[in-house]
Amino acid sequence: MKVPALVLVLLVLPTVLAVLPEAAAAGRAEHWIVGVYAMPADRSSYLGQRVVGVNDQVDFLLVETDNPGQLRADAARDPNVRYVEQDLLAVHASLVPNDTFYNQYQYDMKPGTTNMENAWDRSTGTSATKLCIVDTGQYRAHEDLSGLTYFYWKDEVGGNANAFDDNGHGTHVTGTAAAALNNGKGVAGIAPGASIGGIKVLNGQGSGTFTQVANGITDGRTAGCHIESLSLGAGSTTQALNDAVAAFINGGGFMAAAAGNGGPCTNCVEYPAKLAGVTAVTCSDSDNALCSFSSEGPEADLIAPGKSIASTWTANKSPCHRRDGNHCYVLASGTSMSTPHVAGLAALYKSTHSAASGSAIETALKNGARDLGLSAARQGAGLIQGTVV
Ligand SMILES: [Ca+2]
Ligand SMILES: [Ca+2]
Repeated sequence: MKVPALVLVLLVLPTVLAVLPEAAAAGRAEHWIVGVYAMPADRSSYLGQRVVGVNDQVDFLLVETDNPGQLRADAARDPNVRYVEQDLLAVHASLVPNDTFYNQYQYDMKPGTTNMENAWDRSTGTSATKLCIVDTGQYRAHEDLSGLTYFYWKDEVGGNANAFDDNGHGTHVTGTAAAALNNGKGVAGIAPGASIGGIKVLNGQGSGTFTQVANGITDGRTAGCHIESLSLGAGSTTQALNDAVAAFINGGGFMAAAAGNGGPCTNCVEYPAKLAGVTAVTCSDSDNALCSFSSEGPEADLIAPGKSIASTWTANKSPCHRRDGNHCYVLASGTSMSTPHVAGLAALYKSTHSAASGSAIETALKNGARDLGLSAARQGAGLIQGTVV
């Protein structure tokens, strides 16, 4: 009866130490390099401490110790020791933004989902990359959007000089794609360094005509948008919309469009996502499962987070879930929220691969996507990953 108990203790204790190294606050394990003149016969331990690595070329032991002071003192008395130094962490640290709501709310950017943190180590977007949001307009006075580089603004609804967002939706989408990153405020957007365009094709209630959308897509093409993000859709299409999309795609543009919020349903991807050459985006949640409302179908190309996404919102437009100072942030759900993740990542890819065409960008995003184990109709090629940048 005593033997099994003893075995249990021996097996469990090392596990606990390995999993909770910080629990032993005073004795946190560190790795120290012990350089020697001649490699010792015993390569498993040194002065009673565990050896976790050796290098025969330049003759050192990597020693794990929770008492480095003692190790250094003891090693100093060993005539075989040339030097002792700490093995400092040389891990390439992914940028973890300091934006107010990042840690608590922005699961959609983290390594367990899209891993945008990895992409941000290489690029946060270049001004040569033109990223356009075709939506309800943009509230550019928002504290987390006011510092961006804007190159284009167009209103196809009211014909105004400024495409002010009188809804909030376009501002939310813009924030996901490009809100100021690591500025200590609000949220982290994906490609804040890109040049941003805003084209208003939907009114304050969030609806627009096919003609407005077709004209908006064409406006963006004329303005030089490399990437257009369309968080909108309809169950049918028109020739004018088809032609506008084809002209943009055939001209080398990348268009991300929302699959639709008709789910659960099958073969129900909406237009323009359904059209050839457009990157159709379905919705995943914080568990990397398909959002219950997400449309799906054979045209699905990529899946991206769209459930409870934190982003910017127009001032004085309901709702305002959280404030940072006087500025509103809203948690919103939909394939609308998924789409700017893909457009933002496309902008980062374009920023580091300036010659890439829209189709090359789509191929790269697909090749680097993470298989979530969902059907192709639900995930397309998989969950977008910042590692492609
Ligand atoms: Ca921010
Ligand atoms: Ca497609």
